[in-house]
Amino acid sequence: MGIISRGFQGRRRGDDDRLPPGQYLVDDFPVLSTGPTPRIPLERWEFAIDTETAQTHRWTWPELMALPQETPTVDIHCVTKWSKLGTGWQGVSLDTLFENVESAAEYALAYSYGGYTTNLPLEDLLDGKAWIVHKFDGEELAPQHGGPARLLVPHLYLWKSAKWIHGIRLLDEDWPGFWETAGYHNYGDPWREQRYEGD
Ligand SMILES: Nc1nc2c(c(=O)[nH]1)N[C@H]1C(S)=C(S)[C@@H](COP(=O)(O)O)O[C@H]1N2
Ligand SMILES: [Mo]
Repeated sequence: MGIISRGFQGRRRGDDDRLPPGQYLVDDFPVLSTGPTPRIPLERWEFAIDTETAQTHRWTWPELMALPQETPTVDIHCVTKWSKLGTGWQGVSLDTLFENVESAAEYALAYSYGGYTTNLPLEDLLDGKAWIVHKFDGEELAPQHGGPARLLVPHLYLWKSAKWIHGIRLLDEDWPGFWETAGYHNYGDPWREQRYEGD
């Protein structure tokens, strides 16, 4: 990238470098859900990390809110080819949630209220790469986008960012989730265009 020019052509130079292969930019925020939007009252909401040795760590809503909050601004990429740049969120880093979790597992399966699941290597949730977010663009996260809270793993295709997150199960073996079982790529790196199994 040589020249930086802002506010000149409407779209900033550099946006193209932020767009993975085969993606196009959108300004709106499409909703993609496989089923109805579950409604979870905050008094009953709970997030859990279940380890491979059957240790469970649980957080209620007030407990999640009391943890250090981060405000990541990230680009998101859906496998249906839309990308949205510079989205602003608020939530808790998975590093914070994993602080007291002892595990030697390599794999994670995120599971949601409503039954959705998605798998990823545990290391893709750590080191500042993933959050449980509950605000988008300064507002409470809307139910259709995963509110009260969703997983946000922006370096992978957005199907890995489970909406209505309920917990993360740590596993010694990789268990494919909903889309991964249905022929989508097991890992889903947008920069390597890993859309489908075999890509
Ligand atoms: N629980 C749950 N999470 C989900 C999905 C879903 O159907 N259920 N869809 C996934 C897919 S395919 C995408 S592209 C994103 C869409 O998020 P959005 O509806 O906020 O754009 O959520 C992901 N997380
Ligand atoms: Mo998607």
